[in-house]
Amino acid sequence: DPYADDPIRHPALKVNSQRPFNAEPPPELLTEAYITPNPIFFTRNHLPVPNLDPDTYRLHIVGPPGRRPLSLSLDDLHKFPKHEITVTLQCAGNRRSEMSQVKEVRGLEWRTGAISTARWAGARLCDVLAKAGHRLRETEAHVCFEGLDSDPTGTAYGASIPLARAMDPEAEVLLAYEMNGQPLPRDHGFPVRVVVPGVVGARHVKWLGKVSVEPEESYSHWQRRDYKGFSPSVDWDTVDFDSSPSIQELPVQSAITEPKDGEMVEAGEVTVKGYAWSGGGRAVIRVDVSLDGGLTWQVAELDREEQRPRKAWAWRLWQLQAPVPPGKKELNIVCKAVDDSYNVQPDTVAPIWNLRGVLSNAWHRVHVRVAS
Ligand code: MTE
Ligand code: MO
Repeated sequence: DPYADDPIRHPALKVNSQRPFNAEPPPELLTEAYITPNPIFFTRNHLPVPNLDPDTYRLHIVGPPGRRPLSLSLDDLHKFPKHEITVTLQCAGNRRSEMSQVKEVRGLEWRTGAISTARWAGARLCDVLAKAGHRLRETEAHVCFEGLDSDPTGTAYGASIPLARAMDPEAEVLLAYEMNGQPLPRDHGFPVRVVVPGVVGARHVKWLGKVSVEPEESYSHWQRRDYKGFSPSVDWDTVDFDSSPSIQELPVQSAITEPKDGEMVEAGEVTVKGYAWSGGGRAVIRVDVSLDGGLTWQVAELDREEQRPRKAWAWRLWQLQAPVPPGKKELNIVCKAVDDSYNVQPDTVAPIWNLRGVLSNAWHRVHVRVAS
């Protein structure tokens, strides 16, 4: 059993698949704190978790033609300036279960919890690439990452991002060795993972073994044959993966974490809580909440965490306390977020349905009954 050596996990996690391990925190724990505690941070593994020895670990950075590759130990990586940032990581499949209610999709049935936020610390990728001799001269180039997790045929997890993002100090792409002040937990990439702020989780390669600069995107299955969006008209007989770009920056997203669907709430006043986030460093500027299915709206209160312009990498938690309209027996609670480019979420999921069930960001809806 290649999974026999996987780490022990927190019992509060809702498990979507045991081998490989995929799990999300329950909604009420997800937004209990701005920073997600490591043990309940959502986990998305495609393969068994490798057991890597930090003393013999080496990260290979392939140099430009004519230069020798760098082979960095964990100590070497610690010698680069340490950079620490708060970044929200979201899987492209977050909220897929709502998409599969419209029509069958292929993928794990994530609910609203395939998203979490941590303080990540490590070396900036731009510093490490510069040390290896790379310059930003080829704007069409890509930085390819390879994990040290692999399937029985020896194929490793892999993904890539454009070189322009990797070399941009303002993009703050990290080779992270710390998560919330601790060494990375095994499930989250020990000893080193990539963190690409504002970009889909699939590019944040864990258990990083190799970095190279290539004229083309990574040839990995997960870059080329997965994590792409399509028209609702495309099915598995007609899909042409080469016709869509790989997902990088994610669209604006929000979800309600309290109350939960089907719950009974007290008459009088209701408290609605949730998260909102947008890709590409776009800040969430507003969250609208409706108690009547979208007929009337109220503006939620956002947390006061810092949002840097164009570098708003982390989510905002929000809440709304509102009177329950007298006589109401049920509430159809809805939320939708707006980012600083005034991007909004689509109102329903059917028009954005796609065969892989990615990019599911329609208005989130929760139905509750009111106690009488
Ligand atoms: N990196 C490796 N090496 N192997 C993987 O299976 N999964 C990716 C990404 N990096 C993956 C990986 C996907 S799809 C996501 S959403 C994130 O890791 C999840 O990161 P997390 O498990 O730390 O939440
Ligand atoms: Mo993912």
